[in-house]
Amino acid sequence: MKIKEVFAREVLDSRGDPTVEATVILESGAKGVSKVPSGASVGKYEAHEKRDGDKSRYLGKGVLGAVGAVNGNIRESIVGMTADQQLIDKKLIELDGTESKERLGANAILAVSIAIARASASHLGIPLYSYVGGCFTGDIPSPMLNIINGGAHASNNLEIQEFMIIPTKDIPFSEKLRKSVEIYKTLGKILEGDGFSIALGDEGGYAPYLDSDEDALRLITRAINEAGYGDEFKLGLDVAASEWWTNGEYRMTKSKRRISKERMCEYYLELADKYPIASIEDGMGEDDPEGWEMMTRMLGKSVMLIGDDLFVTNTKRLQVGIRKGLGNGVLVKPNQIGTLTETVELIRLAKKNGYTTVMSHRSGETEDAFISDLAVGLGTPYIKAGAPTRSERVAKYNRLAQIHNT
Ligand code: 2PG
Ligand code: MG
Repeated sequence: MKIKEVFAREVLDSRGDPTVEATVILESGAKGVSKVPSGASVGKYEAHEKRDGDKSRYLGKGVLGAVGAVNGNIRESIVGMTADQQLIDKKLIELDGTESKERLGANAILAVSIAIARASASHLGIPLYSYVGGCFTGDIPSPMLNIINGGAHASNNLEIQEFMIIPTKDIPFSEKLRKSVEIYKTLGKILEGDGFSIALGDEGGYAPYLDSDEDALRLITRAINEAGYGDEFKLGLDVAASEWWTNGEYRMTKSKRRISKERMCEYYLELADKYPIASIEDGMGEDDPEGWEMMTRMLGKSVMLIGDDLFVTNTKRLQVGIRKGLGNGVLVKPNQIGTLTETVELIRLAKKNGYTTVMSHRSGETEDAFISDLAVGLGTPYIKAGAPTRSERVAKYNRLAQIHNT
């Protein structure tokens, strides 16, 4: 089936920043639309997100250049081609011609890549997850819900970016979600009762000022217990430690407290000793392989150590990590790499080497729930999509619920 039309426009994400929406129409009339997300704690090695930098529009954040790349170069090159995912993705990569997709922009390329997938699934009359996974489509992943926000996602004093709850009992997805919502609501009541703010951060989690980051863990554990699910949930952190990495040591962004990598490891060991911590993401920075190696040695047997900024959904970087023994899991964010094909390759590589995969949203999101289909299609055991509130987060969980009930 050939591609008949491709076009893009500038739309807004959940933070009110512009992003790219692309539409692909096939000769059969089948149509696919996609909107790409955007990060706040962006890894240094991520593919390039093309922004205009024109301060007279959206404070420099406009994406007319990326939109123009779709409506110009990309359109000219792929209209008339067969909508073969791998072929088109390869074409887009070649057309860009740079390592980090800085010419056309990973935001332009990914929007088209995903719109191709949607249009093709629609043409074939199959669900998007089946298009991605075929007969190897996996189970519904377990959600990791970020119910307290800190770091770059909130204007409070918490240094750690994300405090997540992870249902661990083998129950249907809808039950995992229901119990998670009940914990989230219980936490809200506890915070309010104790006089804390229940304002929300970028990913829909509460963003209170607390005495310490550990207090967030204490409050969440209390909420889990008060909701009655003491033995069914574990905790996950996204430290986003690349944000702290300054001149060879860690300097917390808000308190400016300095910590060595050794102390970071001890801190995690202490926390894991006191709280049921199952997962730590970006516990060390993207430029600190030594710290990652140390942390993996000390915690890797009992805790999932997920590389986000470290691997940036890039097979080359994951390959190095596997060789050096860095972490034991990888976060999967399609917009860190820029095409669906490369994202699938990353997941394959991770699985082949026994690395856990966690599908992930970005802090700047839209109602596009593509990652839910991708997670199911490729069978990632986990997905993190924020708190169970705010439509751009809930869209992902609702799509999983839909898939679960088909
Ligand atoms: C992360 C993400 C998503 P951002 O660090 O894992 O939670 O945040 O999109 O800001 O990079
Ligand atoms: Mg992260």
